[in-house]
Amino acid sequence: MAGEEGAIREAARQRPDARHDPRLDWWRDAKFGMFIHWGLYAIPAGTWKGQQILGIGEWIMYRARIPVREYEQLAKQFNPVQFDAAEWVSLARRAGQRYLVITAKHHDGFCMFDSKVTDYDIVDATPFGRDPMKELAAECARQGVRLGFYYSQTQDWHHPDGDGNDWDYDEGAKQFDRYVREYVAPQVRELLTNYGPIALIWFDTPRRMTPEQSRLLADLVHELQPQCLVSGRIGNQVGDYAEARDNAIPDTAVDMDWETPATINDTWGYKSYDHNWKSPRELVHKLVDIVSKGGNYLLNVGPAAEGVIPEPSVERLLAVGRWLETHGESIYGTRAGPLQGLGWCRTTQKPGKIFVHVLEWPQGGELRLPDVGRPVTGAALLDDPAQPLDLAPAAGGGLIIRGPATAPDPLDSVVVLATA
Ligand code: FHN
Repeated sequence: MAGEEGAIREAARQRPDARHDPRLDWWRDAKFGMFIHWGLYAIPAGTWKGQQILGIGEWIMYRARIPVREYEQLAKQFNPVQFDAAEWVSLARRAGQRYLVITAKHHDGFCMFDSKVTDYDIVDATPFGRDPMKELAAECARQGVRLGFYYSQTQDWHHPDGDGNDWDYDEGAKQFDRYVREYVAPQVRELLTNYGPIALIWFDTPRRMTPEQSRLLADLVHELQPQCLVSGRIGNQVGDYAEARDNAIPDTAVDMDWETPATINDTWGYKSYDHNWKSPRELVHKLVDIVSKGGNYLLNVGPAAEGVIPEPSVERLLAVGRWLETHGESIYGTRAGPLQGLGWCRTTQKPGKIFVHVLEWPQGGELRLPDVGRPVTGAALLDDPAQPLDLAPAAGGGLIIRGPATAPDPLDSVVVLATA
């Protein structure tokens, strides 16, 4: 965990005048999204020429310094015939995720959409020949999930002028500004022209982006689709919302609209041997922790090359979704809670209600809460509202609530306080 300063890089902070922008209202209420990292890197899945490559799966080209001409060959094998957009979107929906963000282009430069700006894309360069972004856009519209595109605007290890590849190209000879204007901008235009309404563009790793380049791209997005949001990692504090570091959660509430992108195991792109899955309980606790501090949780899945989301991810997402079915009221549409910095519980709130998320249920069921700053008129478990819980003022201030002796929910039990 890190404080706000540590959890959110300065360049990825929210544009100050976006803090009360109503275009973000749906996003502020959504709280939970699905991140999908999917690309050619799913084929090697963490192993190159018989060697397991250290680090996150989608970085294999960089980590193994794979020459462009060699990495490109992967496209000829990419044939994810098991990809089913309806299934992916339905999984997000059943997990309770209200938006979905997928890699249209990651740092390896391979375009997972049909681009006219290059042939290095899934329609032109693979036997698959389909545009999964088109299929996802149609399904998201049908199933009511908002769609966003991840787009790596700075790093592009395939493009001679993109940032990052110094094993094929001479860094000093790169014309980065030309790449932004003549390659990135036209591709962002394609993404915002050919796929219907797009909820957000998730730019990443700003690195050498100048304020002018960040603004150029943000302005382009807003010109093409005024409602479309821009992630904080466009850089230079130009984004519509702040982006925390990967898997980082601030210590207490942050006065910004912000999001934590997070892995479900230890990689974003599929790695065949990463089995370090977080448990459903850990995932619910992270969701609650983030939401209690005013943030959104963008939880990643890394589908395999055949187009299938790994089963351990599916099981965990469905478990979180089941918890949300009965506890969603304490998450969606809430704001950061009045009590911050307590170890055993987190709070979220809506007008007239405070939700106390008891992460560690005390033995015997007696909950001692510090003063919540306003009169409390009643308490009940969220999943048993007809049964009021005993409520008494504590001697030195605050409240004592008497709940059941053992945790009513194994993942997170929620007590609702009615407030004046
Ligand atoms: O370098 C990327 C990484 O591969 C992944 O996409 C994450 C997701 O937040 N972003 C960058 C590192 O912060």
